[in-house]
Amino acid sequence: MCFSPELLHLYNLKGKAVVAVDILRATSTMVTAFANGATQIFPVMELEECKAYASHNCLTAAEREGVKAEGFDLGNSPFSYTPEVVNGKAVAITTTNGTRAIRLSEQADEVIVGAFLNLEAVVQYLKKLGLDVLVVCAGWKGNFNLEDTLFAGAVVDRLAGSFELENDAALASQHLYLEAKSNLLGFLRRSSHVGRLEHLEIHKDIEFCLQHDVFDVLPVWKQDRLVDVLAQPVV
Ligand code: 3SL
Repeated sequence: MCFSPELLHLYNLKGKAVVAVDILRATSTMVTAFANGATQIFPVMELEECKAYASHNCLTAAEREGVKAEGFDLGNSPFSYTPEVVNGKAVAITTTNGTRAIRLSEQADEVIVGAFLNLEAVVQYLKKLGLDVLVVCAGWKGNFNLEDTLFAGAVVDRLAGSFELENDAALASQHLYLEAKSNLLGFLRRSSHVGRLEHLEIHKDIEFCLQHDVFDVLPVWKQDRLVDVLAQPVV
């Protein structure tokens, strides 16, 4: 596992499946958007780049410092991505850390977007793929964060028996997850990003994003966008 996109230079992504994660909230929001019918998602790093997608018939979404950026259709709350808003639509999104983690992982053989919400779908896909796995935590502005690390630990835990661990970061994340899993919210209470979001009064998003296995959705990077590879084709 990789604690932050800033540490990606330490890893060779060739031959690997990357699981990019930003539990609070970018990847949880993307998973929710697909579950509610979004057709494809363009994760981009810059605000201007994102805005340009408006002329390509996309909804545009942007978050900076936890807040919806001005001039965009949506922010980064999973509750904004209702079926009424996203069903049948493409979405372009930029967030402070999450979209960066995805785009900086592009060189991997597979890039999968993970969250607790689609944990089991991610794990089953990784078992089928059989590639070495690297969980890339979005962190916060290059720093370690607890919630993404707990997700990495959950992946390690569910893959135990099928994969071998290659680094101590993976082992540490599994230990943390096992310690925390009976009360994730309590465990995260003093974490920095929960503090930031609570300051913004975004309590319900935090609880929502910590739920396990809610959606059978699997966003995978294909060329320049994410698609849900489990989505049923519309007939
Ligand atoms: O950093 C990010 O990518 C965001 O997910 C942060 S926030 O949860 O929208 O504040």
